[in-house]
Amino acid sequence: PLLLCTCGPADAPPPPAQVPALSELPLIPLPAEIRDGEDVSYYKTYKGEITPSSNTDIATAQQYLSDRMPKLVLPLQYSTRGGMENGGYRIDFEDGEIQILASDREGMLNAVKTLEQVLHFSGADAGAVYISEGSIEDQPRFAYRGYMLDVARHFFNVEEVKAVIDRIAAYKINHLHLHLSDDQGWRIEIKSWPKLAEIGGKSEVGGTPGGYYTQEDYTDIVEYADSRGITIVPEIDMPGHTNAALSAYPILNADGKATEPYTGTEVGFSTFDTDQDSVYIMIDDVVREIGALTPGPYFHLGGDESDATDHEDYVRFVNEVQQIITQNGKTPMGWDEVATSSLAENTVVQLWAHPEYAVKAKEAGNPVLMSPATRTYLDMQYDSSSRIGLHWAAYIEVDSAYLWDPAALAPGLTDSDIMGVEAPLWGETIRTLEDIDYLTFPRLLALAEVGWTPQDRREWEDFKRRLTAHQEWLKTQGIGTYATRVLKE
Ligand code: TNX
Repeated sequence: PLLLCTCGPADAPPPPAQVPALSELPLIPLPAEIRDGEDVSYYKTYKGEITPSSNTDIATAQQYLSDRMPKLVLPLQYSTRGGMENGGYRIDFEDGEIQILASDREGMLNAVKTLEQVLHFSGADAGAVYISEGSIEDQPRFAYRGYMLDVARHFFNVEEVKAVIDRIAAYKINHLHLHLSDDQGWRIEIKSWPKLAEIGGKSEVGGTPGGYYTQEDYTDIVEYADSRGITIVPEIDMPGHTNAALSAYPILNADGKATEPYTGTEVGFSTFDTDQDSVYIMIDDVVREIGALTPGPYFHLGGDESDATDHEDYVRFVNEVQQIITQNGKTPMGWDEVATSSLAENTVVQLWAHPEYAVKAKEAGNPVLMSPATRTYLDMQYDSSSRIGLHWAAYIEVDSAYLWDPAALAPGLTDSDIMGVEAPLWGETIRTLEDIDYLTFPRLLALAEVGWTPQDRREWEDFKRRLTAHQEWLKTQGIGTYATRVLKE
């Protein structure tokens, strides 16, 4: 028990006519189970300092809640209890007490993320509050819920990335995949190959100045993400999508000449020289340096759209790079084409366009991450009137982002073959945080629920009702959300 409150029925004002039941609150993603009690409880909130728990998992959750709701201190009890997997948790609201139960830090954080929504939608921002009694017992459908930010096509600085982290963490996204290199830019300092960032980091789409993260910047992002319950997944895309590296070090190129910086938006024209020893030495250095700064288990090697690489060379290259990543203690991930190689034992195959490669992955016993371009690509326009975005895969309105089942994408794949769902935001048409927000919200809320909530609990009309409430809330937080037509229908 960390905070005790002297409030009670004695000094409680009469309850308002309507206190919504827990199950009526517009929670996103919808918890797996909500039980409504009979009564309502009164909580007096007050300004004050929290005494941090000596349990660091609990302290992280306390800090999260006080950062998010700085004006609010509530009587909360946190306890750890085993047996709650993948970030599962339970919250009991009873007799004027809020009890939080979880097995670990991820569960504690997920609990306070739900609690924040309960408090907000019960009106706690205004002070004292009535909350219906009952309990929420929750765990995710998939352990991995991801968001990808392409910082290579246009660079986003540390503050912008932190703002994105805050926004996505609230919806229980627990992985942030950073697309750190592409034809247009290399965005992370590598001490043993300094020109990658110094030269490769200068450009971006459209010819505006790019930028890169120093290793300290990257660590700052990793630590901030961790405090929000998010694991960073770094990606260095190869052997294609490599013009920025090729412009920095001629030795990586088959003709031994540095390429010109590239600021357009074509794909599929660049490749590392897959016969060159120095290419593999460089990759080993890059994986080792980034890996050492990355506490999470994954290293993403890209592997998509390598149209300028002979297929045989591609397969040999991807096999080799998976070994390099494994030897550096990381788990390889790659876009779905990597399934045409001999997959290493744990390599994660990220489906974006080719269900048949997801089937290959399953047959080889490898996990699949679901990012079908037609449903999850946040850089796709909502409709033909969207002010930014592309539409090569589809127009994706919010209903289309919601109404699909990750287990129905590739023949034979079931939940146990699927590690999770990730929503990629490619960066060709985005320059500002406002642009990120426009394409991300409210669509990400649909995808967050696809990844979290059991399929048979998801219902479009009910989601629409909850989304309407979040749309308002996001607006008051200054997160400009696209005025989706589906909420008016
Ligand atoms: C395809 S999806 C790409 C990216 C582009 C994106 C634009 C994938 C693995 N590669 O290089 O940015 O389309 O939507």
